[in-house]
Amino acid sequence: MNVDKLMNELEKKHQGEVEYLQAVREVLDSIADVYNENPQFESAAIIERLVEPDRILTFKVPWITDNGQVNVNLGYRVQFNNAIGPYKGGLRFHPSVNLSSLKFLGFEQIFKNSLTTLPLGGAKGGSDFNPKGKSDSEIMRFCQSFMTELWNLIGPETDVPAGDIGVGAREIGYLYGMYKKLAKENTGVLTGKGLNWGGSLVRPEATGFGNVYFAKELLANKGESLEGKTVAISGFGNVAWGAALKATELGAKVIAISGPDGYIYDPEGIKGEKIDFMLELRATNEDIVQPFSYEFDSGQFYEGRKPWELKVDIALPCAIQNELNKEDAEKLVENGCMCVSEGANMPCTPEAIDVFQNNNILFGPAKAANAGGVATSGLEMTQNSMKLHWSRNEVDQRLHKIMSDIHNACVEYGKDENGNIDYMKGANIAGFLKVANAMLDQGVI
Ligand code: NDP
Ligand code: 2IT
Repeated sequence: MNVDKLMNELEKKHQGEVEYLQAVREVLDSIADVYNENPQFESAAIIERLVEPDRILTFKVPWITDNGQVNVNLGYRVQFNNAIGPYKGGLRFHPSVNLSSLKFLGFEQIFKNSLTTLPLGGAKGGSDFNPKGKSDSEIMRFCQSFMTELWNLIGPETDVPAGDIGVGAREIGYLYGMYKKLAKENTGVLTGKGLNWGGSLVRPEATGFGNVYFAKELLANKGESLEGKTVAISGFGNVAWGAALKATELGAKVIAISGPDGYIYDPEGIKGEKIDFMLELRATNEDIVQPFSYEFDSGQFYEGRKPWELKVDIALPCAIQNELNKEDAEKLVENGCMCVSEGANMPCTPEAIDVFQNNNILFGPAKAANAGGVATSGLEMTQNSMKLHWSRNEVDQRLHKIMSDIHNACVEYGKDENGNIDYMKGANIAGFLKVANAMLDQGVI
């Protein structure tokens, strides 16, 4: 494989798909040596087949507002690769959604799902629908219209969607209801379901918990722990919430959280009722960070700024892609940050990652560090198949073990002859090899 040549071809074929091209380049740069040492990959054109989705489904989603206005959004499902299991990945409802962002997310999902040790292929979907400010019944009508197109393309052994930005338990409920009505079956077709109808304990917290478990492993490798460390978290959503809970439980102090409108700095720590308040604010669907500082005296709001300017030991970017750039990374390093673990998908730009790596900062790449969410989705699928419900402890222990196994895989494939570990390279190679070998076994299809 010649990475530059391949990237040139992809850039011509998929002009303007910036995020997709960024995600592909990162993986190709990491795996090029291993790929070229194994000529069977080249002869089966594994990489040319892996960078293109199996299929992309696009559909229109018409829906009616409470006051009778008819709107039309775009809906997508990108089924990327099912070499090791059914297509699996979240649905994102956010105005920024387009084909490039869903292709980047679906591509990343292939390797992330491979790392989980579970039999899950890669996919992503969503819509440019903006849930902010919409009423409950508008959300319901939108979800129902979306599922009217999606339902016959998915299934518990075919493609199993879940949540992502803008899609939480409420949306999964409405989507599931419509699926059940159309398919006339009650199966584990979506994950992140409610606990009374097939959902798994710990799934809501799983991505954030997993991210902190991964950070714990990164630190342990350097003889460090979370105890007494200060943490900055971006985002104010599902992943950020779980990360804040687990980091606090393991003895760290979360001093910042953020939203698109700015960040909250709370030197006393964002814990207990403050984390509960995060949940309440999330449910309102409005711009949410600022009200926190009105509620708690210790929290100060910094409008329009990012939490990466603070002096912290650990940074957990848990909001959205490319939210942490080179300048942010330099600031973190300057202030003595020792560990960055990505809760969001591709939150750090390539230039920011270079800064971390050049300064020996412990860096947990998204496809490893945030795999706990989809891994627990896999555990939900297992429980659905077995018609069983595991205890909280059982799911959490399995999640913990999976994160530890992912960490070990990164070390195995990312360690150089001097003992330095490149976790990004390790994650990409470990994730790739399993999928590539499955594709070799299954022939050219
Ligand atoms: P949510 O919709 O629950 O939360 C996203 C949060 O990020 C919201 O508080 C949002 O604020 C905020 N946000 C959006 N843009 C910015 C920005 N530029 N700066 C700061 N905050 C911002 O989504 P999730 O928590 O589920 O997802 C967050 C990230 O984690 C995404 O990258 C997602 O792909 C990834 N992820 C999610 C998993 C899951 O299981 N849910 C699993 C693995 C990864 P607002 O609502 O005001 O826009
Ligand atoms: O990015 C992700 O891994 C998710 N949004 C979770 C996907 C899933 O199928 O649970």
